Formats: sequence, structure tokens, C-alpha cells
Amino acid sequence: MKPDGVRRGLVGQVIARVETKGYSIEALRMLNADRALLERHYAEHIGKAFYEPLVEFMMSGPIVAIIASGNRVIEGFRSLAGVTDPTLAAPGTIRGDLARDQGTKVVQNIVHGSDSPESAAREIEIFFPK
Ligand code: 3AN
Repeated sequence: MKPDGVRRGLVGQVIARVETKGYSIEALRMLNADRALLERHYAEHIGKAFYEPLVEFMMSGPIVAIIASGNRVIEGFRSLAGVTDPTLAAPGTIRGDLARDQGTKVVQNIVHGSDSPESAAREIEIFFPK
């Protein structure tokens, strides 16, 4: 969960949606991300126009990192989250129901979800270092 979700008191709602869908919460950690962590997490976006606003936004308050499990949880969570742009995200999804365009340089859309088993493994290393 990104800082906007935490600030708005939506942590419980988002976790409830994941659990109600039937996935299990395996680990959960609230933290303040620093620039070094975000550079690793968002390496693919370095150089893009929204990269610096994205990093500033992600450092603007605590975030909640969650490991959830269940068959096809990666695609299932992306379906629960809805598309990146909250204006276009379908009603019924986390972004569609709980977020809107705030007119900021970076989209504030409540949650991030890993997009493949490889990115999940990489992101778990970043947010849950041994
Ligand atoms: P998603 O979180 O939907 O997988 P990514 O990983 O492509 O999206 O993008 C990471 C984050 O960067 C998004 N959640 C959003 O906050 C921001 N972002 C992505 N694309 C744009 C864009 N075209 N303009 C502004 N912000 C963006």
C-alpha cells in the first residue's frame, strides 16, 4: 500500500479485500521507504518523467508491504487493484472505488502489485530483507 492509502486510513479495507477474495496474508510490514530502496523497486521507471515525483510521493509517508499467497494471486491481485489510472479503473476494484485523479504529476493509486513471479521474488527481497 502506498502512502495515499495509509494516509487515508484504507489499510484495513485493502487487506480485507485481499482476504475476502480468499488469499492469505503471509507477511506484513509498515515502513518508511527511502530513496535507495525505491531506486531498486522502481528501477524500470528511472529516467521517465514521473520517476522523481513517484519517488517523492512514495517517501511522503509510511507504506505497508504485504506478502499474500494463493493460486494465481499475482494476476488475482492485479484484477482486484484495477488498472493504473484510477479514473479508468473499474468500479469494484481498489483503485476504481477508492482513488481518483488528484491532478498530481504522479498517479496516486493506493496500491502496487507485483506483475510476475520474478518481480514478486525481487520485490520480496527488497521489502523483506533476511
Ligand atoms: P502499476 O502499479 O499499475 O503496475 P507501474 O508499475 O507501471 O504501474 O507504475 C508504477 C507507478 O508509477 C504507478 N502505480 C503510478 O503511481 C506511477 N505511474 C505509472 N505510469 C504513470 C504515468 N504515465 N504517469 C504518472 N504516473 C505513472
